[in-house]
Amino acid sequence: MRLDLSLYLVTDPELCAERGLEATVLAAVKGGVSMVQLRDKQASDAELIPVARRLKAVLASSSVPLLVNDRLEVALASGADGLHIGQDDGEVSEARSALGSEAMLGLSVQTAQQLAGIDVERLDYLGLGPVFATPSKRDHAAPLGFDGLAALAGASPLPTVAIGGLKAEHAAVVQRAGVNGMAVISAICGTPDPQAAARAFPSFRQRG
Ligand code: TZP
Ligand code: MG
Repeated sequence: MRLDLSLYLVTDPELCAERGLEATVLAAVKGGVSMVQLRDKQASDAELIPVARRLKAVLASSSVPLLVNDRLEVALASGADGLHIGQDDGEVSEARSALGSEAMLGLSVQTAQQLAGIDVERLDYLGLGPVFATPSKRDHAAPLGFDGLAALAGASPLPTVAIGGLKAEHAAVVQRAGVNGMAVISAICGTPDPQAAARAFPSFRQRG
């Protein structure tokens, strides 16, 4: 599957609850989402595996990949297309060995120091953020702002996606920062019409 970071939906169990996770994701994909990440900090692996399998089935008719946040076992057991991990979620080398070379593997990066230490050979992309403070992630790192985002994106040897407090109206300035796409939770999940919310994001030119 192709890595297209342009509009990257990260799910939240509470924000997606009203419509339901699968219906929310399906609507968002119809609206133009290019990647989906299943993120649930509370559920156990055993609870999350069937959820991931159902999401993968929902996405089967599209070319949109499903990644799993943090949980290697869930990614492996569900047939997901990849994994996204943070700085404290284990070794990139272990994740890559377990997932194999075809899977997509992303890493969150918040600082230049972290960027300097990334395992370029084993990663496919970096998540840069938070751009803004956001209630969608507890205990997030200090916000980068657009200048901090541009500094990290400019120094990254890998494709990048910006995250944290981003809305459709930020697309132009985020694109100018040099990233390959925007990742959002609440701008799509927490809205009455996820399809329209996704469609409100202008198409994001992929950096060559
Ligand atoms: N990582 C950094 S910020 C964030 C994550 C998962 C939450 C983004 O959510 P929102 O609602 O798009 O600000
Ligand atoms: Mg994590």
